[in-house]
Amino acid sequence: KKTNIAIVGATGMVGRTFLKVLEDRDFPVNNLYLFSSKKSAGSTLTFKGKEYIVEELNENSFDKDIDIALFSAGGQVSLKYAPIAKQKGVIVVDNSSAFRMDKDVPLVVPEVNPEDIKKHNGIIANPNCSTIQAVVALKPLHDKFKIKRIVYSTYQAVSGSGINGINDLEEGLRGNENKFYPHQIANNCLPHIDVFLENGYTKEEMKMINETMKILNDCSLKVTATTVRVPVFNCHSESVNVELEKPFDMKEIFDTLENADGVVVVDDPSLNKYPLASIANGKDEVFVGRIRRDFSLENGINMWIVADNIRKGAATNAVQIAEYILKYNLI
Ligand code: 11C
Repeated sequence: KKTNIAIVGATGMVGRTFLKVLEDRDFPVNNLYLFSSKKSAGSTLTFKGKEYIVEELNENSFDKDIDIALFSAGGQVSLKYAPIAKQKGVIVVDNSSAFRMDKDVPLVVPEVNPEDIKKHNGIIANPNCSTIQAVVALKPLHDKFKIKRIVYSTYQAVSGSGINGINDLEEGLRGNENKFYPHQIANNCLPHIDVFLENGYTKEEMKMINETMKILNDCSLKVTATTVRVPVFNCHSESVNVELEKPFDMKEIFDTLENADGVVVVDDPSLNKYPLASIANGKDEVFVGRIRRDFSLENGINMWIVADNIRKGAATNAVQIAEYILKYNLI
């Protein structure tokens, strides 16, 4: 069914990638509306060879014949405009963290909990990029062996901070000072993503912890995280340690991951094959490797999980949600 789509935050890094992914996946777009802040309004973006003028977002933007709006313009814009869009009958897929933990808002990774989309009340939240790639690999293991505890250690690319992060790394590599991060990102790993909270964790770490429990629909899970910004332009990498309830042999773990929706196993140490940012860049799948038993636990494994944080971690996941909205006839 041909669908009228709006993109809010169209000129940003994720906004532009929405267009690329809609095109790559041949999403049935009918009318397309692009919105941005005043600063970027008036610029043009191309979709399927046709130029579109970006309009300034305002309270009347959703009076148009829009079915689905993909939002990626930050939490403040979502908090103000997603309820307006919803009230006008638009289904919002929101990439910000504004509504993720709201009980009335499904938090969805299509490979994990697509059915939750049906429970929407006008807004569906897209999880944080570092959470998305982890749960795609964890869900089939949770179904089969029941996860008890997860320890996340992340190595996150600067594209997660948008253009400011990219500029800081580029300038830092030229020997210039950082403008955005609190320290130089070139040649450093910063154990600091988003703001620090009272419990000593960063907001990014708490997002991973809380979102994992909500998406896997299991508040008994024990989850901890250390999130680190590294001098890589694109694609987040994660070391994930998992304690399982049921015993397993490693072949079962490999079989489960090899057959998991959205997962590509890259794991051949004899040939130096393991997931890398350079492999995941531009792809929609989640790459998993270095899969091995954690000998320090009764039923533990270690994995290395890499994905394109702007595609699967943001734009692709949101477009997949839109695909399910059509599949489930929710418009
Ligand atoms: C980062 N994960 O890499 C963040 C970016 O809640 O959607 C995405 C923040 C979010 O900095």
